[in-house]
Amino acid sequence: MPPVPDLPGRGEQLRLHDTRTGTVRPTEPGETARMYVCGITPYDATHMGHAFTYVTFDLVNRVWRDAGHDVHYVQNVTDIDDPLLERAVETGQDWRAIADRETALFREDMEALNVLPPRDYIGAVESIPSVAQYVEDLQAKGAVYAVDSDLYFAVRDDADFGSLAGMDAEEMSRVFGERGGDPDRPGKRDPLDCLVWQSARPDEPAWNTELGHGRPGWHIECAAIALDHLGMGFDVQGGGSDLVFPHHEMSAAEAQVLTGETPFAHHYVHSGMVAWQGHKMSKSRGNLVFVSELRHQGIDSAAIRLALLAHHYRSDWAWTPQGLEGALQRLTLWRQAAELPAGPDLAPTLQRVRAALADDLRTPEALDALDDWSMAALGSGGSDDAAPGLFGQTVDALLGVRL
Ligand code: 5CA
Ligand code: ZN
Repeated sequence: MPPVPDLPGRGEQLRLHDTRTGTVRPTEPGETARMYVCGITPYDATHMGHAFTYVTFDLVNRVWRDAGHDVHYVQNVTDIDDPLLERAVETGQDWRAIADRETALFREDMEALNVLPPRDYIGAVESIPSVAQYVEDLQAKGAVYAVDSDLYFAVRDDADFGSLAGMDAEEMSRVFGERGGDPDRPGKRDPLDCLVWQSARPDEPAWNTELGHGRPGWHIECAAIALDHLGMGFDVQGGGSDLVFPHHEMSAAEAQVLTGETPFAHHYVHSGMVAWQGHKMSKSRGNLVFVSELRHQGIDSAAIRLALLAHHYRSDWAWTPQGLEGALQRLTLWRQAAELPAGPDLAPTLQRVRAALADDLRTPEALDALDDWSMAALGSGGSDDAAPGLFGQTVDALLGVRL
């Protein structure tokens, strides 16, 4: 955990957009705020889309801390899943070697981007005993049935199913089919029912559990890890907007049926999609800009982070070389201002930055406020007598940008 500077005073209560209600509402954490963010599937790390998502939730973490909360942050890594096995077959490598290598690279990239690490970083593989137990519990409640030797969760057993994404049945079915689901498999009771345990296939890894020889479905993995480490009713469930349906809808439904409690999370928060070459950056399409590639070209990670922060987290946007160029210029401006022996009183700027971030993470306005201060500082030639160092501490603590 890198040190986070303490700032004078205290940040405001964080308000965030909640996908379920479609409104910006206050988060209401206890002393310890609880957040689960869906982690990577480690077969190719870390592109700018990933970076945008994890920097977004890093801001949530930082704004809560600035408001005086401790933060219990949990993230998974989907270290067993179809795309990883497909990549292993394509490249002739062992799936575990790919997962280990890409997970290590992801962690290195996150460190370079000054993303505060989760308190619990949990793999799908290490969670298999727990997943198996939850599937048994769902079975005992009659919410699981077999199709051949695979096990499915009956999504309609959760009265709230569908309330997160707010899609009609036809759209749910289409999106489910596009994002790893199998709406057309014969023998399912409802096309939207999702796999919770897949029996062993030839030449695929499998584990022995009470459910037989096989491996877990995707959604139950995140439900299990969140329940084990945070419990029900945690503050924020996060990820990119491509996870709203089916992933977050399904995980919440499973957890709600398992425990008989609602809600799984108080806020469902989703970052926009980063595009490149006209399409959402995705491993499956292969249109990627990697954090590590830019780092190896000698690009300062603080500039990469600033390029991401220039976009509000809920907008979809395209990565461009011009965006990075603008971020490098901003970094230079801020560094020059921070090096002056003194500058204008920072208190009004700190207040503006805190207000912008607390209001659904309006980063573009926070950056504007810091630009204004920097230009004023450079304009006055550093002759004012405010505390030097506070500007750099503010930028580091609240935005994670190290000058
Ligand atoms: N392992 C699952 C979640 S349990 C998964 O979705 N992995 S992932 O590697 O595909 O994506 C990791 C995170 O990055 C997810 O939150 C996803 O929503 C986000 N993400 C993926 N592509 C983009 C993109 N182009 N723009 C913004 N965020 C993205
Ligand atoms: Zn997940």
